[in-house]
Amino acid sequence: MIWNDHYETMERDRLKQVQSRSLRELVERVYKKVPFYRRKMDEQGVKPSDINQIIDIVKLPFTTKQEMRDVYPFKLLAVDLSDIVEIHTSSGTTGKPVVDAYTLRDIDTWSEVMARTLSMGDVTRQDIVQNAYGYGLFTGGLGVHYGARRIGANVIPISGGNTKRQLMIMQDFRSNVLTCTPSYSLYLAEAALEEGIDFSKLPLRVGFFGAEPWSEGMRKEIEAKLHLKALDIFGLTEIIGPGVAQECMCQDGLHIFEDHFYPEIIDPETERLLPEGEKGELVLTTLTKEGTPVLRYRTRDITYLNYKTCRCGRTSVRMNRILGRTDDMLIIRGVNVFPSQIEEVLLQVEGVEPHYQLLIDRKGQLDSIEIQVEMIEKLFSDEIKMLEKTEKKIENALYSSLGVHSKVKLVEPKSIPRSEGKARRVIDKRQV
Ligand code: DLL
Repeated sequence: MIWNDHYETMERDRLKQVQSRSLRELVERVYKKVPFYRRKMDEQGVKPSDINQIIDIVKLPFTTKQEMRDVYPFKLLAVDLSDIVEIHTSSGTTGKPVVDAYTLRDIDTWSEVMARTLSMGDVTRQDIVQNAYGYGLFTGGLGVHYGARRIGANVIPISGGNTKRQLMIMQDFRSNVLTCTPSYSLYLAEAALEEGIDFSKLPLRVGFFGAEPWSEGMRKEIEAKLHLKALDIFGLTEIIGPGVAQECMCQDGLHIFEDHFYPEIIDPETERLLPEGEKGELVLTTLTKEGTPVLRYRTRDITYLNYKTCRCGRTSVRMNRILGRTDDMLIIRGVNVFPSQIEEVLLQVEGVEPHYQLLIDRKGQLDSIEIQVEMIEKLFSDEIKMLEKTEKKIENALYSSLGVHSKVKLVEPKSIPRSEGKARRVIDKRQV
């Protein structure tokens, strides 16, 4: 179901005009109101009058995560603090977080893009949304909440955690839409099995899973275990939170809400703009945001774009699921790998559970990786020889598809810590 026919199916030439106008207004506004951007534009020798068409965006300076931290808390504000009605922050564990400050109109925009998001999974006012994203400074909980409210769905603001209560509410309230991280959805499935709850008997029909990387293999696991359709939801605090891009029922890329967020893909090394279909770093500009607008934000997320009209009828550009982050990339003996590539290989091996952790260490000059992964109960009770054989099998699979030498260690079922929010997949002992 398409929430906003006008913008979501707009002819692309017309969309460009809309984007061009928004960009001109944005640049005028930030140049006047935000010294941080004025200084950067002056340094680059670009004036607001140089920006006419959306393609002129390449003349503007990039913004990095470090810069967003440096302006903490309010130096990026383009309005008076009294016009801000809500603040969220990123969940970074080190240093100062990034602040996203919303005006009333920003909250309205957020509600709109989240209504579009949920409509991609056919959510209507008849539905009951169990919202297990964290409420609070994290954007997941309230973002979904505003979208569900805009649609008129019944939203259960249960937030993350308290797994037993999640399962009770899910059964008693007959929730049919679930929103949480992909890793938490699997934790819910596992806990349900322990309680003797059969997901195939619950009315759950669709889930919006994101806020962390996941793979197609993980999608299959989730769809099989939770008996629902698993859709990928993408967003980040710096831009608005969830509501930047969303997969529709075709499950063929995530539609970016381009009238509000303009995407570019660059080569992270050279900063050169890459053509459609080429993999690189996603860069986003908030075309309409009032509180804390962002010019050409370097997300560090790796993906590629597809401008073809989708089978669902939407004309908006689609991004591929996130392939990794530039700062998550592991270099194991010279080979570049992303944790999500390792996940993809692991989940193809029979008997492997979607619970794993990567331990990175350095011996001398060489980086090493140990992959701890859980097995299904039945296999784990096998004799040592069999386990060793499976370990070797996974090591070989990783070598033949990614070219990395790794050490695989099968661990007991349920021994890898479960997460109620974003899973911690990589433990980098080199930094300890
Ligand atoms: O995670 C916002 C969000 C909430 C998205 C709920 C989806 C659902 P941050 O905490 O600022 O915001 O983290 C943003 O998480 O740059 C990506 O690296 C990663 N990320 C978010 N969604 C996905 C996804 C929220 N679907 C950072 N796939 C982003 C892969 C994702 N990575």
